[in-house]
Formats: sequence, structure tokens, C-alpha cells
Amino acid sequence: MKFLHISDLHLGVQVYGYSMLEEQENTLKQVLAYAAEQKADAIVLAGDLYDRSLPGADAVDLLDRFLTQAPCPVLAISGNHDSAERVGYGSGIFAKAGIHMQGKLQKPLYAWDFTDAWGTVRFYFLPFVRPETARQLGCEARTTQDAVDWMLQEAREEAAACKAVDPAFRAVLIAHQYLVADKTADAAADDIVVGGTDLVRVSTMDGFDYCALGHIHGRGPVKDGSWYSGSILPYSFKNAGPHGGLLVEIAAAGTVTVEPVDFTPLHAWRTLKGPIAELTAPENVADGDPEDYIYAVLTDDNVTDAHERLATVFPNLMGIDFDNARTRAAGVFADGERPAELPEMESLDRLFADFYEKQNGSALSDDQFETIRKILHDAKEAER
Ligand SMILES: [Mn+2]
Repeated sequence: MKFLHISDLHLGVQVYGYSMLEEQENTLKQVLAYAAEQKADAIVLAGDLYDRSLPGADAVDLLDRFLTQAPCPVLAISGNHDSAERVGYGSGIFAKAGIHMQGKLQKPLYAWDFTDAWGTVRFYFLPFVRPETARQLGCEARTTQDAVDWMLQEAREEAAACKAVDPAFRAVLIAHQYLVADKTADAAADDIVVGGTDLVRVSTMDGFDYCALGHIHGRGPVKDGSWYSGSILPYSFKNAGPHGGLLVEIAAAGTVTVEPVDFTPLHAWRTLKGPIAELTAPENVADGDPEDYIYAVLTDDNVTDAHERLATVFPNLMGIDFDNARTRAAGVFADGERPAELPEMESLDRLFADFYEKQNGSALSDDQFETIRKILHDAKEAER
């Protein structure tokens, strides 16, 4: 069988204040056309369908049209950006039409079987796991690692038992977690005194023929047969390379081929660096498509009306930064490096701790840090 693996659609996201809806619609059309052309047996959406737990009506409408037009079954899980309950709405009814939307965690995992020339391929659905949501199901684990292990227990046992009886049985896991090399995860777990880490050991995925992963926006394998498909569009200048998905073909047991598939955005993402006079010189502007999404890093020491001058030639100017004597002295830029992306909620506690220390010259006490974590956690829960 073969299926198209995509993830991190983030429908409805605004990037630097720009709506990505038109880009998303354009990409999803390509996904549908490609799945039809390839006669894919399924489309896998590995989480973060929406950008927010309360998506806008236009984002919901876009996903609705995508699901309605899908030429094959769709297998979807919720990611950390999604509301599990909202993604799971109507799932029992949709499943009858081949649309499998697994929003909330359930144990044992929801599964879907496909039969090909060799036998059964079973897809296990693991929506984004937080220790606190697993605890609501009776899990006693405190860490994400232990919660994921606990969630996967029956699926692992079942897959092993089925393979023992029928060597043609193949198991696929759909998950949305932060997987890293075992030793990296272990080192992080040792480092963190208060709270936990969201890193999950890559060996957690052993026992599955393929893991369709979401969460990391860059495409690539974490090990043989465990791939992040990356986000469907760049969404940042750090990740500006080709984006799309993966065409996964599972033949006889142990035979998995993975082929990256690029989709073409309406506008490319480019970072330009130099003095403003150079960047806005007509011959340089004409060098690329001026309607690309532009992030300009200006090296001028003194410049006036930078935004207006750049926006006049680059209508999709997303951001401006300076890499000049002043910002270098202030340490804003380390050698022209781009600024860090906005952190996810999970790391806001550490960001706050840094901020506090800079403001006050002393670190937060453990109690204070725990209080901040609780406030951020409650705010996140209230948002969901
Ligand atoms: Mn995510």
C-alpha cells in the first residue's frame, strides 16, 4: 500500500501578521491532486491540523473542504496546537465515511486496518500526549516519556503478537511528539530538576514498521522508518527550504520506501541581507520575484523610513532586522544570525525565568518557578 504523510498544517496561522490561508488552500489542492494521481490508499495528517485550539471559521471551512474532497481515507490525529475535543468532534460518524479523526487520547489506541496484496497494515493513532491528559486515563506517569510508553503498551504488544502469528502483518504509528536520540532525551531528563522534559526517546518507536510523525517543522527521518514530514509550508525563515510531505510505500514486511514530495507555494520565503540601497536597487529586486515573502536584514548603521522603502518594492515584506555596529555591540545578532523564533508555550517558563534574572539580578527560587509554571499551565488549559 502507499499513503501520503503530511503534518503541521497549522490552518489559520498568521505569520508576521500575514494570513496563510490562501497559501494553505493552494497547498491542500496540490495534496489532493497528488494523492489522486498516485492513487494513494490514505492521507495521514500527523497533528497540528489547526494553529489554534479555537480555529477561525475560515480555517475550519478549509479543512472541511479538504476532507470532503479527499480521494481516499484520511487518518488524522490532534497535535499540541489543536483542541483534542474539537478535532474529535463527530469522529464516530466521520469514520463511517473513511475520515478517521482521532482528537482525544484513548487507551488502547484507536486503530484502522488496510488490506493489501500481502495482508494487513494496521495504523495506530496516538494524538499528542501530555502527562496530565494521560493521567486522566489512569496513567501514573509524571513524564511525557513514561506517559507515551504507557499509551503505547497495548499497541506494541498487539503488533508483536500479530507479527508472531502472521509475518506479513505490518504496523504503522501516527504520532505528534518531540523525538530525539535516546541519549539526548536521557541527558535532558537528568538536567531538569523542576518539572519535566517533553523529549521522547526515539527507541520508543521500535516495533512499528513506520512512524508517521508530526511536530517538528523540518522534514527528515529520526531513524529508519520514523520520519517527520515537516510542515506543509515553511511558516518561518529558518525553515525556508522545500516543504510538502512524504510518499510512503509499504510492501512486504520490512520493505518501506519513503520519498519526499514538494509542494509549490504561491510565494517563496527569502531572507535578504545588505545595505538598504543595495536591496532596493531595481536590478537586485528584479533578480527574484518581488512578491516573495521577504525578511530583510539591514546592515546600514543609519537608515530612515526602512519599512516604507522596502515595502514599496517588496509588497510581502514580513520583517526587518538590523545587523549593524549598534546591534552587534548590543549582542542582538551573533554574526548575522537570524533572530530566534517565538518560543512555544512549553518553554515560556524558562524564558520567564531568564527575563526575571535579567531584571532582578537574581534567579527565581524553586517555589517561584513552580508558581510561574502553574500559571502558564492554567492559562494554556483555559485557552483549550
Ligand atoms: Mn506541534
